[in-house]
Amino acid sequence: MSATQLSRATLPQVPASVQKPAYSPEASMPGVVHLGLGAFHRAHQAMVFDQLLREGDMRWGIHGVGMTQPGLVHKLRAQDGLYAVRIAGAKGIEWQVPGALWQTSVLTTERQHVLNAMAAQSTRWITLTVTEKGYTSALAQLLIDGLRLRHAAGLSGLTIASCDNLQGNGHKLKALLHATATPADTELMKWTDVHCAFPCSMVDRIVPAATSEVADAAQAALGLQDDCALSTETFWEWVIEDNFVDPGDAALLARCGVRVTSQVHSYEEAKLRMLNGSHTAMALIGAVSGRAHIADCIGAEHIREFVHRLMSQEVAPHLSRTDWAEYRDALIQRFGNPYLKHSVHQIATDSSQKIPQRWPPSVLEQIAIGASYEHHALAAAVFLRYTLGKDEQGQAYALNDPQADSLIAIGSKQATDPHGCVSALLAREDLWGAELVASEAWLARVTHWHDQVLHQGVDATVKYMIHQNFA
Ligand code: CS2
Repeated sequence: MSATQLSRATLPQVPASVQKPAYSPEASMPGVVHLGLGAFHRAHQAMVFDQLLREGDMRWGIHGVGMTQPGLVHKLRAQDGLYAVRIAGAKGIEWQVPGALWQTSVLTTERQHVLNAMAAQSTRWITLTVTEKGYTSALAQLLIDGLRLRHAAGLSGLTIASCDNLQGNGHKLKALLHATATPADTELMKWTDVHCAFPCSMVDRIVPAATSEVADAAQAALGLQDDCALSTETFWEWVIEDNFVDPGDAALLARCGVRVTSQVHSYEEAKLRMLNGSHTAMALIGAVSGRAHIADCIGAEHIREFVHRLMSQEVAPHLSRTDWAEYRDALIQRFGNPYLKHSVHQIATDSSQKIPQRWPPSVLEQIAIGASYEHHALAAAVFLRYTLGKDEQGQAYALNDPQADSLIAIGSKQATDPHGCVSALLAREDLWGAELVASEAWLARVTHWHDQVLHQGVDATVKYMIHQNFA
């Protein structure tokens, strides 16, 4: 029997042990349009904005736009934008219901609603988590069309904050708008340059995709059915460039724990190479060896040691973030959080779009100082093994990647022509960049590790590497 569903009407039934919004959106309009209403946004920024709303600043309600997931938007609408978040850390778990999601749209069927939201007088910010592959001319056109309406209505400009895992994300987004604009948009782009701000930002919180286990736990905690419940960790970080249309936003965000700085670059760099770089390596190792979750990978001593060395020996020497040792140790703790159930296949999704930001910069910097990059070479070899589409127990899995077809075509001949496969994969400039594609030494080391992986399996290869003690 299905229980009563979470909604504004049933919110009073939620027990007092669960933090819930005392404010209601009735008299206010959203101030933020968010593109990409996935799990991450709902358990990260939406909770920062919820804090501002709880303090009585009603300008931070969200109009959330589902880019590709109409099903999720419909479920959220059925719950008036409410959902529970389980927050798990060393001190135990707590539940919270953020109330910042006030309106929703589905981009594919409600594009005009999205444009109207961007051009609403109350709107002050646009935030984006559209994933690495979302930075297309279609995205830029959407923003240009929204800004055109705003400009024509004589309204103020917007702070447009990209929050995706891309180095210099604000600059990239602004450049994409300029590259997509036509001569007819010249006036509009001049206005955009003067009146809009594109801060770079680094966002961090591990938020696995929703599962039925979390929905069941939410029902037990809330006494209500919640089809949109999420699970996350206590840790969160948001570092944003001090570049806002309304300069007053800096102090407001800082009060909520957001780091507002001119130095976003060093945080982005450390996060992409340490956290995300290790994530991708572990996800591929886990997928090939048949482990389900990141916690299972970090729980295996040899994989934990591999990740520790990858970060310490090959990533850290080039970071401008000086507290990297604490950062690394905290990451290893976070990866082991038993509540997160972070699927390796979720992280392996879109690896072709993620690897370029996560691995090559460290490899190139190691090459430049004549240092070793064996851990990255092994990770690249495991990526090739991953493209076979089945794990070492023979269990098949799907490659969810815009480049899946071309990767499968490259990887399918691994048994008969392994060296040809490594050469074909490493010739891909879209993955590695021109400089690494030209490196014979990199090719030789990836070939070496790929041979090991095929002959001994991933676990034995990682153990062998640890034993060899490359430094
Ligand atoms: C992960 C990230 O799926 C992935 O590619 O590496 O989503 C990661 O969990 C977040 O960036 C953590 O902030």
